[in-house]
Amino acid sequence: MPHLTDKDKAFFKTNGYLIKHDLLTQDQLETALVVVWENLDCDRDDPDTWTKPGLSSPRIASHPAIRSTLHDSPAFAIAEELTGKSTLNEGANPGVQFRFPTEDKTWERPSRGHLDGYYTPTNGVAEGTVGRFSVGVTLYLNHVRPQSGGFTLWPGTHIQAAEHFKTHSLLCFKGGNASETFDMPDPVEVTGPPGTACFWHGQLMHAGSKNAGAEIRMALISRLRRKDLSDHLFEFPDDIWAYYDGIH
Ligand SMILES: O=C(O)CCC(=O)C(=O)O
Repeated sequence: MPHLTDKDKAFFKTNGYLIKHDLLTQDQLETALVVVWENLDCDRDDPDTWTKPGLSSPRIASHPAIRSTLHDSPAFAIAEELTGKSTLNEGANPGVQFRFPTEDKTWERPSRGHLDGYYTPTNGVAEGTVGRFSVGVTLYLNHVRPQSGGFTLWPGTHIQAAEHFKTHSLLCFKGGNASETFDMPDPVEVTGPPGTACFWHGQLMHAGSKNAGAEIRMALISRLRRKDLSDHLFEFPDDIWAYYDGIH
């Protein structure tokens, strides 16, 4: 039984993202949270400790409880409803991405976003290369309220990216910063209870936002690649959905 309707797919096609709620069972959620808190230098029961992380993004992506949020929930299957059944690399693990509450509680939207996969001095992408993927999945482990560090995206920029790369090198945006080149619409801040997931096109402009809330913003972000990616790594076909078998 599919998780996505034609309307969902049409929304993804136009906007480059789709939000779904309640993807984790209570048990999956609590099991993942136990692992998360065990690996954070903060006390789960003492909010005063939530602003001073030891390691802000613990390396627990391959832990079974964390991996399970992607592979034993509907998340991976939903991504494959976009790209086509059995098309995505099953080895992907979700990266842990936290945003800690700031002391200054004035909030404003992030002024610029980025495309993923570009070298920066700290992100592990090799200089002179660009990583590509088909679908990103940002999954919340706790309730992310407005102005509290929500994953933020610029709808429709995936279409601008596809057009741009037909005539420009993939390497043309330093650090993935295309904000001055693209026509940037108002951004959308993704909010919702634990188990909320945002599925986003791999070339959608996005950013993290300031966390002016009281809790740590706990997200797991997966970047899912097609198994045949190396066959069309540098292709930008006229049909931008050529490698999304589920949404032709
Ligand atoms: O933490 C976030 O909400 C965004 C993270 C981000 O922009 C990224 O991982 O590329």
